[in-house]
Amino acid sequence: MITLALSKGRIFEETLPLLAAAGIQVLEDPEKSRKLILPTNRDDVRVVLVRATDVPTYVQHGGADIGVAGKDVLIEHTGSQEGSDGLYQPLDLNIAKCRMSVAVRADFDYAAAVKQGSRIRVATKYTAIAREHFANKGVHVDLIKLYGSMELAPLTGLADAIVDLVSTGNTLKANKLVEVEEIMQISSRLVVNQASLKLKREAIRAVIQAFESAIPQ
Ligand code: PRT
Ligand code: MG
Repeated sequence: MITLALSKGRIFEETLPLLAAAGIQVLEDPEKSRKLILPTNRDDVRVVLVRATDVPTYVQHGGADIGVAGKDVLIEHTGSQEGSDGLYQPLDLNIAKCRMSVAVRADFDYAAAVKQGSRIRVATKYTAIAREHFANKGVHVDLIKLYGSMELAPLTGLADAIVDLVSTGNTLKANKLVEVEEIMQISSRLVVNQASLKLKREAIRAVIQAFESAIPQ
């Protein structure tokens, strides 16, 4: 049995065509079903639904053999851009694309604050990425860890800036925030448990190859 960990929403939706290329069809719609384990058309493949941030944990510890996770989630999970023990990242799937950016209120002069060397208060869910980014720039920051709705932080005076994912930019615009710096491009990657790769080599290789052939441009 191969267990594939996916999160509901964009990652699930954008992984479906890759699964199709591997001859795998998920037999239930996660938006309608309450099941956390979804059967597929193949008796030897099942999908488990977990929170996006839990995908690397499931795969690393063998709760799933393979999974799909955003680069943002993987960096925060491992604490750096290096890999982590037991977690193999063979493919960038080029799906669920967005960028990690710094955003501020339109009336906050970010360039001046950076130039003056002032301490900037930054709210984010992505503390590892933010810490490394500002350290590399030599900017002093106080990081405030949040778990969601980062856009609210500059509007309420909780922080001067946020580090968050942006795709269309509509959320920033709706909250009168402006993007002042792009930190990195983000896409999702296939992750594989290293022990599974040895024990279920043929089956997992086949999935990796099929996914690779179907990566969108
Ligand atoms: O939503 P939930 O709290 O359950 O979990 P999650 O946010 O971790 O999962 P999900 O499904 O929202 O995101 C899964 C992965 O999709 C992330 O880890 C990213 O790698 C990727 N991804 C791609 C995005 C976006 N695009 C994206 N736009 N993840 C989140 N967003 C959010 C962003 O944080 C912001 O709040 O969408 C909002 C901005 O969108 P625009 O289009 O208005 O700019
Ligand atoms: Mg989300």
